[in-house]
Order: sequence, then C-alpha cells, then structure tokens
Amino acid sequence: MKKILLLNGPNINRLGKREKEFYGTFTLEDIENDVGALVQKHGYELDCFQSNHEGELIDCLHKADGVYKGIIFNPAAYTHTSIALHDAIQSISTPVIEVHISNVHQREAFRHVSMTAPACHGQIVGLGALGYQLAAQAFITD
Ligand code: CA2
Repeated sequence: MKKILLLNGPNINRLGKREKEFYGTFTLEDIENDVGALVQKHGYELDCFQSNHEGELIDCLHKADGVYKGIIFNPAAYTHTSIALHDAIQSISTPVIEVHISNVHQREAFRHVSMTAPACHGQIVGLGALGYQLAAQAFITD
C-alpha cells in the first residue's frame, strides 16, 4: 500500500492569487508537484483531490479507507465548522494528518477551533507549504 492521498478543501484552489501574507505565493499545483516528487523518491505514489464541496470531501474520505498509507488533509474553512468531516475521518481506519498553511492560532478566534483535529492522527499548522511535506514524511517513515 505505497500510496498517499493529498486532500484539500474549499478555496485552496485559489492559493497564490490573493491573501499572500497568510498563504504565500505558491499554488495548489506547486504543493501537489512538490509533495508528489518527495513521495516518489521514497517509492510512493500520490493521489490528489481538491473540492469546494463538503459532501465530495466526505465521499473521498470514505473511498480512501484502506487504500492509502495515510491522508494529508487541509479541510480549510470546514476545519472550523464541520462535524460531518470529523465523523468521516473518525469512520475510516486510514490515518489522517491535518495541515494548515497559516498559523490559525495567530488569526481570528473562529479559526482557533478545529472540529476535525480530534479525529486526526496529527496536526501541522503555520509552516506554509512545508507542512504538507512534513506530513508526507511522517507517513513515509512511519
Ligand atoms: O491555513 C490554512 O491552511 C487554512 O486551512 C486555509 C483556509 C482557512 O479558511 C483556514 O482557516 C486555514 C483558507 C483556504 C484558502 O483561502 C484563500 C483565500 C483567499 C485567497 C486564496 C486562498
């Protein structure tokens, strides 16, 4: 099972266009290419999926169960609201690492709470695009 899933939630497809002070200048495509190159060096395959729709993210998590070594997931704004995504993560046995590009704890109070993190294996926040690579590393060396 040398496969890893990179899953991104709403508006992550807009990275590199605005709010560069929070999210940097890189795009989702850059993240997918860089993580893909990293995992490939270690003999892993990367599948990528991004959706702006909660239900599609839930369906993707369900389908991923047992297929991947691990799932790198940035649920974006759904992090702070979605009990449904929490339950979807809880309902699968494949470990999920939650990643946030920005340091959500330095931002608005509504970003300080993660509904999804309690169901996750781990969480990485505030390290920019590097966070995705570190999450991949955790699954590779695990
Ligand atoms: O820091 C992160 O990775 C976030 O998950 C990004 C989400 C935000 O809602 C979370 O609180 C933290 C936002 C995704 C990207 O949104 C954009 C907004 C404007 C321009 C480009 C992207």
